[in-house]
Amino acid sequence: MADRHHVTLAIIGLPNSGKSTLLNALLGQRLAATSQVAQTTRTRVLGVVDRGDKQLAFLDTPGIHTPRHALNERMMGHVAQALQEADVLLWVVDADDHLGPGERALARRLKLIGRPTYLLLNKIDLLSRGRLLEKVATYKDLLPFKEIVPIGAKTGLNLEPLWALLEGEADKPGWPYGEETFTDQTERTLAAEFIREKVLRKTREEVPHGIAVLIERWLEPGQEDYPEDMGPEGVFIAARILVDRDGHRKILLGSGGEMIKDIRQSAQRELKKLLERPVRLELFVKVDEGWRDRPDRLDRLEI
Ligand SMILES: Nc1nc2c(ncn2[C@@H]2O[C@H](COP(=O)(O)OP(=O)(O)O)[C@@H](O)[C@H]2O)c(=O)[nH]1
Ligand SMILES: [Mg+2]
Repeated sequence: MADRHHVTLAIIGLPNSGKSTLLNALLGQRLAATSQVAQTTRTRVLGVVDRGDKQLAFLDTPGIHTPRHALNERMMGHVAQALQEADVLLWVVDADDHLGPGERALARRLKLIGRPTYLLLNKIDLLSRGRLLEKVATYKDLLPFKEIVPIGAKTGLNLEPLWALLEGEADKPGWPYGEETFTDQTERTLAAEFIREKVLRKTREEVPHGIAVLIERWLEPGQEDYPEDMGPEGVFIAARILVDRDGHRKILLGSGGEMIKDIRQSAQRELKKLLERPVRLELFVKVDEGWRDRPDRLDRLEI
């Protein structure tokens, strides 16, 4: 017990670089929602991994961007908070993309923070070796990185060498989290995120940014209104999908309700796996114009 140590690491970067995919890969289970849509992650997501006598607490964060709604202001607040909390920073970049102004601005910010920072060049499955070497050369003078590590979060490329480096950072005495703890997300929050992820994966263009999921009812066996025919181990979940305008509601329902049916079925399947028990899911779509700028809604959504 006496030689137990820990470290807190924030996973940061621009939208879509693969931060949440990396968190899930490091954890070995799906905890954070991921999608091809920028701004999928809206809050700080904690994932805890115990490796031998080292405990590593990862903070996944929303991608850094210029906020245009109160929602996005809060998202950037979560980034700022994680930057404060973390001992070590893991900056994930999409190595298949260009080094742009957003990344240069982030480099300047990190310079001021002055925390040990690893640069993780992600998505190397999409790069030739030559291009990868060029990338390393482009990035290496941005900051005095502790290390530049090429990885493939999606396929698990190079994660073992990364683990070795990160374990070496665990030098604070004790373990802040119990051995059973792997996240601070509740089942309800996870369920809402999984439902939202399904919506993101099935819709396109501006729709996803205007969507939020609220768990309205969560009924366990023995509770009033729990459907009797579900058996003694299930959970009944009713969720409301908020959309920003009526056009989006129509897209989400699809012709003849096909789209929402598809979302419901695949979300229900996913929730069964997550909760490890039978799940019955009901979804409602509701137009809530301007919810992204309403503090009361954001509070209720726990963003
Ligand atoms: N080809 C490839 N795609 C990846 C990799 N890691 C993440 N992605 C994809 O990049 C997109 C954004 O991933 P996500 O984890 O949601 O990014 P985040 O916004 O930084 O959290 C998703 O479509 C992922 O499947 C990788 O190593 N290789
Ligand atoms: Mg994310």
